[in-house]
Amino acid sequence: MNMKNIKNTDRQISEAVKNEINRQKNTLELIASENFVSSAVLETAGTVLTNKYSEGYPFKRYYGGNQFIDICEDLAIKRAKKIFGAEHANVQPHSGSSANMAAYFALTDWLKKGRKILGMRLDHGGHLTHGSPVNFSGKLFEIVSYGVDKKTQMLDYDEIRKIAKKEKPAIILSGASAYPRKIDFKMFREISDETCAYHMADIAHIAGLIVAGQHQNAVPYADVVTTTTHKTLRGPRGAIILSKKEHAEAVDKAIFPGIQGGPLEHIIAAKAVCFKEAMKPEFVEYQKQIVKNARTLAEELMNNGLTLVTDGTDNHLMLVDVTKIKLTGKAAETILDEVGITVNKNMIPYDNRTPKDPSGIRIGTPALTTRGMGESEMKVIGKIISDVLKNPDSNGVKLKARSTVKELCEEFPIYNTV
Ligand code: DSN
Repeated sequence: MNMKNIKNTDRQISEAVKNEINRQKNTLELIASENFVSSAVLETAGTVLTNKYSEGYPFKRYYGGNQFIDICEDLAIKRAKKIFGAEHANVQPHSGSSANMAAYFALTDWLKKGRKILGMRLDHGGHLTHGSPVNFSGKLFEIVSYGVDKKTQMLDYDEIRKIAKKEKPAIILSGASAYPRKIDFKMFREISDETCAYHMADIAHIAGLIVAGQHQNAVPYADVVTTTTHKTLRGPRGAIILSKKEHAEAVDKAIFPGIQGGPLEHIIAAKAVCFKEAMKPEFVEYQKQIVKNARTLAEELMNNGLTLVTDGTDNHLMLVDVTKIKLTGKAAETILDEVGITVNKNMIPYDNRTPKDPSGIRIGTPALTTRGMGESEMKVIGKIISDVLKNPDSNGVKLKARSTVKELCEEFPIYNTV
């Protein structure tokens, strides 16, 4: 990456970026929601498209000079529709939060009626925007929640149906940020139909798996689907909204002029590049490998005595209950950080600890799979994680772990040119 101009203009920022490049190169990234974009996506995100105002939508803009921007956004829309099999796509949301906000506004006549949303509890694996009281969703909407079953730690569709029948929400929201098992979107559709609710799906974590046929697609079963583009989908940081034709106008209006102004066209062009990459057969292989890697890592952790929520995983992530080895999530995150392994502390279902220092850590395989690592590397990494967590005071164990992390990072480089 050519950093000459940044260095000449702003040494402090160039220094921080250089250090971040080295951090990404020299550590094992196991945060389930992160990934490494391709060089093509990275380049596109850094283009002069950032200079352009293009409020409105392709071929219907409020500014002149958008003939080339229109080509990019139109390609992003067409490709998003194609890879997900959707009737309509809006590629302008700056983030998953704005996509969710716009989707709620599109589906509810929120000032007068129908403000009730049934979503998954944050501490059971849902997302902040699915109704947390500290988030806009919890402040502007009436929220009712479902969780997972105490015994199985999995979604209990009979219970969700029961809550939906009692509460009669305007929207039933499916999708999660920390749920290691498959989600039955078809079942959510059935429950929504039985209770006259809209079904909205937030597929941010599993979008890549869905495109590659490794998870049931939510699009046929939901009125509106939101997803970020930077997780398993491996695109730039941002989001999109997919919907049935009947909601297209409401969705578009909710994004612009509803909650956003000028779209980030350099990012939208990078989304288009990501969607093109997602059409390739290699992308399917990549997603299959993410799942195989997660399964192998989960098995290795369990074989080494760690306890996983639901005893395993069907997707790209797993949750480890570290209280069973007398640690807290915060301590586990810090200890792994010390040896160059990056994860995040996370609440686990029925946690009696707090979000700032919960009982679990969340681990995911998309980023390391992008680096080219496979099942044999997952076994090595599973062993290091277990050893380090079970021996948090052993400098010898940490020293050995750090050296293995270094070897793996050297063998599987990111961006060979940086
Ligand atoms: N913060 C993201 C995650 O880590 O899952 C969700 O937006």
